[in-house]
Amino acid sequence: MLAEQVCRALAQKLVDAELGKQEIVKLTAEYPELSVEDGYLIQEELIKLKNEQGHSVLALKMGLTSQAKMKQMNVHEPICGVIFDYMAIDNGILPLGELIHPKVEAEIAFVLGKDIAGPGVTGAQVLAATEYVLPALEIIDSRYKNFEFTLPDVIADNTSSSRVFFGSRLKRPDELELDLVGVTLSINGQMKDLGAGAAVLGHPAHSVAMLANMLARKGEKLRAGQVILSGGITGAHQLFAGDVVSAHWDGLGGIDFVVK
Ligand code: 0L1
Ligand code: MG
Repeated sequence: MLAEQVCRALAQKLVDAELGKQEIVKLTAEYPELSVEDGYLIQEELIKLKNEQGHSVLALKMGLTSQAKMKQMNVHEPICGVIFDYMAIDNGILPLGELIHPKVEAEIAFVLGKDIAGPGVTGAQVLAATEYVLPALEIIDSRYKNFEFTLPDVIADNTSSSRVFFGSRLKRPDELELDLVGVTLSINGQMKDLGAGAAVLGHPAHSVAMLANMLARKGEKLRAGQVILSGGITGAHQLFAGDVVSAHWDGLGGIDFVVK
């Protein structure tokens, strides 16, 4: 396991890459022995560094939740990270100048009404503890060159978290069949992708349950009021200056933004 000082130095490298908008070579190029546990230790140091800079955690997120992404990365378990307060955008503009090579993916976010403590949490328990769900477009922006990384690298890089747009239509989870909720994602008027909630581990609530069970391993739990991005329903699509992005969720409304 990596020493705390090394984790902190590697976390600082990732924070500097984000702030300087400079992609870096994956950490495992220098530390090939990096484990998944090391990745989470570096992510914890990264969160501490951001806290010291005055940023707080706004939401938790699950990543690599689709069969396609897991197969691509040759992993069997999704990963988790955090969304910081400065990452939420409410003016409909994605500022490309602040980012490296952003991609967009459509998700469903959960807001909890009750705490959820693992282990053994089920999707049904998540739905019972959920106050409401809402649509979200996550912007991922790996700090690594060409999005080239191993699992420990991407965990250390806070699962590529970068920005997020939330929709304004809130629904109680029992008002929808979340696995059947359809989503379309268009860029510049052309439909780029579509999917249904079931693309996320069979049901987006399974992803939140898995997060609760992952946190339980560290003696932590999900808390009432917490916001959770459950994972990409669509694939992630690269964005360029001038792009106009429009996504629609069945029963949950839409989100539009432009890239400037
Ligand atoms: O939110 C996600 O699923 C992203 C996880 C990290 C993998 C990537 O950057 O493509
Ligand atoms: Mg995501």
